[in-house]
Amino acid sequence: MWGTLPENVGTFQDLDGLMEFITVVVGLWFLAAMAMIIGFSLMFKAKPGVKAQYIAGNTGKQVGVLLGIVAAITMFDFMIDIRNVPLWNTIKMQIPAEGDQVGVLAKQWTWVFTHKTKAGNVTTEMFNDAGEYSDSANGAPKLHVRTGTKTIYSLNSEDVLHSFKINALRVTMDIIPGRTYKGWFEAVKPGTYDLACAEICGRGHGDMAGRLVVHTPDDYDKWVKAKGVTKADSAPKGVVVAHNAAH
Ligand SMILES: [Cu+2]
Repeated sequence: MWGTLPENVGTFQDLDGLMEFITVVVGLWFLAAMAMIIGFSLMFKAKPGVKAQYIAGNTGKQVGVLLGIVAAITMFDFMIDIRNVPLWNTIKMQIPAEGDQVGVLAKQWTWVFTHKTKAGNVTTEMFNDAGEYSDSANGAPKLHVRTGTKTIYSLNSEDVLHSFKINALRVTMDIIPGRTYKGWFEAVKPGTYDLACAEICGRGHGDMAGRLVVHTPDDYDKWVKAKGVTKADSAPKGVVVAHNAAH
């Protein structure tokens, strides 16, 4: 939004313009409402000798003014909807059929990412079985994706409400335990970006910092090779290993 958000490195570029548009529309109405509240309180404050009026809004003119305001607000609502609906359909309703599948498990207070690659599963999490940091020096669990291929994620929570948030991709999805949420994104610029939990989930909420690592396709293959894959039988039941496009 006017350069205040982190760089948008995904394909949901139109979201930024929509946010600016909504801010302008809502902001102008906010200013108008504030001006009226303050202006009218000064204009119509109690004066000696002037009796207070009780206006019930039942003359034609008064009803006309009210309906006019309602019509204007509804019109601005529609202007937002016209831009919002196609984006909502693309981002939330139409999950692509082809892409890299990744399982995201949120729990107090970390993320477990299960990358389903052609070769098998690669799981990255903060702690290994011995309770040591396993995926990176700073302990942040990393979600690995590549440019040129869509990532289709499947979200679950092991315990309480969490929210999967990647600012650089404009992705936010709440997670209610007991449900699975599917979504997707496509990153276009290699690099390392922040990933966070955006729902207060307990004492360690602030520890749920993760990283999104966007690789080039070649680097991604190298990473898969270097990490090795878990045994095929460790794949969660009912999960189909994705057929990777592009190579
Ligand atoms: Cu949280």
